[in-house]
Amino acid sequence: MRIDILTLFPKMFEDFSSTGIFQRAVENKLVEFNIWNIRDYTHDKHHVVDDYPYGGGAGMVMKPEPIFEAVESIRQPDDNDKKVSIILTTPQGRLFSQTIAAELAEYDRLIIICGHYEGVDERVHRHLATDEISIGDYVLSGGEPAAMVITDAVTRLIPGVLGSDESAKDDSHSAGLLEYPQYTRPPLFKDWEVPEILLSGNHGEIARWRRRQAIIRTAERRPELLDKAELSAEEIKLVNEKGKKVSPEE
Ligand code: 6GU
Repeated sequence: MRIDILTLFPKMFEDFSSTGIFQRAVENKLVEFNIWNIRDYTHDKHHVVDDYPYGGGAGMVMKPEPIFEAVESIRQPDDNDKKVSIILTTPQGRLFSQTIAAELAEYDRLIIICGHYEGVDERVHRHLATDEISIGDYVLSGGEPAAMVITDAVTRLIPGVLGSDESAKDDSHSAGLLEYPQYTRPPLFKDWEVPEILLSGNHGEIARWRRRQAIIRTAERRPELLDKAELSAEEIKLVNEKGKKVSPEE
């Protein structure tokens, strides 16, 4: 997959792209990552990227020309044969989720435009972006953190990026449930023991315990997620028994 980020603050991506799983994915050529400074696509002396809103009002609006030109300049001749998404980060976009991350992981190219100021000229929304994404119902000063969130969540779903294909499977949200509690050594820390079943070596029992814990935890913390989870009749009974007031480690 090739990911291109268009931003006014390219430096924000330096550590992101040179750290951890993402860096390894780039080194292993599973992801190609490019950062472009929108300011480099201006032609005036002062490299102006924003202007006052028509009709008045507070704040500035990102001008369309540099953004269109930046996207045009990174288009490739073979893009028409590929699955390409041009994503605008905006609080007005569809709400990002694990499902959308999985959808985007199927693309050949993601071009992510980081919005700023009071907004981006509507012609970018209408005539350039093919998708608009928000990462939650709160206000960020710019789309850069959102672009990192999207890039991270999508990249780890690309086959081969994680150490083993297993490691994404049990993650919170991947089955519509929160993840079960995890423990590592020591078996006794201060007064707190690791649940005995995890030390038993009985993989069938451990799998059942984990599934049960994931359901209890989801019922307690994010009951609305259970509407979409696939539960057996017995598991539905468990949810009904537990209601919302359960101890997650019962
Ligand atoms: Cl994608 N951008 C901005 N500026 N604020 C946000 C957001 C995006 N998602 C949530 N808040």
